[in-house]
Amino acid sequence: MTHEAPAPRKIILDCDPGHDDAVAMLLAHGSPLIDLLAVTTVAGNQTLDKVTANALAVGTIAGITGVPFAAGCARPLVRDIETAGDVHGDSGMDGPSQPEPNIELDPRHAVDLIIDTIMAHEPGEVTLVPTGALTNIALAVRKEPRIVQRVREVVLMGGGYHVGNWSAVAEFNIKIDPEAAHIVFNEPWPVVMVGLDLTHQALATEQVVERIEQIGTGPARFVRELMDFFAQAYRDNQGFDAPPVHDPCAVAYVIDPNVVRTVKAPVSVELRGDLTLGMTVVDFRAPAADDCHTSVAVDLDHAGFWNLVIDALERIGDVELPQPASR
Ligand SMILES: [Ca+2]
Repeated sequence: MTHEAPAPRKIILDCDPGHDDAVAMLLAHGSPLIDLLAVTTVAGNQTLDKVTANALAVGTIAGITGVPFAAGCARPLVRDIETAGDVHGDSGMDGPSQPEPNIELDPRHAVDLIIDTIMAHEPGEVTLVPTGALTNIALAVRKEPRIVQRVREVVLMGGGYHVGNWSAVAEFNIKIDPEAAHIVFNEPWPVVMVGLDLTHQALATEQVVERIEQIGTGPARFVRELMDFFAQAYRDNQGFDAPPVHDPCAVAYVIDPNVVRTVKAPVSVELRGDLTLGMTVVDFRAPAADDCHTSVAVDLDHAGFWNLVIDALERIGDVELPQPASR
């Protein structure tokens, strides 16, 4: 009997780069078990124009070619825009210098690119990996409800069942657009919530950063510089010794679910509480019903996770950057 490597999983990365979004994109691009179909952006860590410019820069640094990048929603569905300058800086990805991007934006709105990509594939082929606010995904499912039956699963970074980071109990991606999160969690597609309980285990420790440094390539240096800024921001703002690198955990789950253990449980998003707006309320009281379509990430294999990231960076290797445009 021969054991063939599993076919790569086709994903759309919907993101708001963001230091950890950048690492998620590099992991997705470098992993042989991921086929990155599209990158879409949404306002969150910074304004839409900034996170979109950052996404194009990361794509350039990673040497991503032939993958459409599209900009999406510039604000949440209902609420005023909130950004996270304290954590990600004024650019949304402060720290490393950025090259002139050599990727052109797709003219479509991200919502249309998401719909087109899913509908062009067979049912069960495409996995959505949102690592920002869920605005684009919510609008996509409202505009084309047939995507619910076609998407294999939604593996999102957001929420948490014990801790928050944008309030005592709410996580940033969910809190800034709770109505969008409500829509995404309530559609009957499989949803895996990779929340803070999991991502706070994904610390970029000194040993991890040292291993990344030793790779010695441009993309690895870029990650190292991202981590330096991110570490300082997390020390100053949240008292972490090492920064939790949230977003690549969702990609890691798609690559190897053994690295991110999950438990099936119902998830509801609080839309009204004065103190609890945007909280992801997870009901662990009893074993989940058979028709429960949501699960939450609980345990990370820290070494296994970072091995995936480091392996992806090694496979990407060095990337020749375009010369800065002459002015
Ligand atoms: Ca993000």
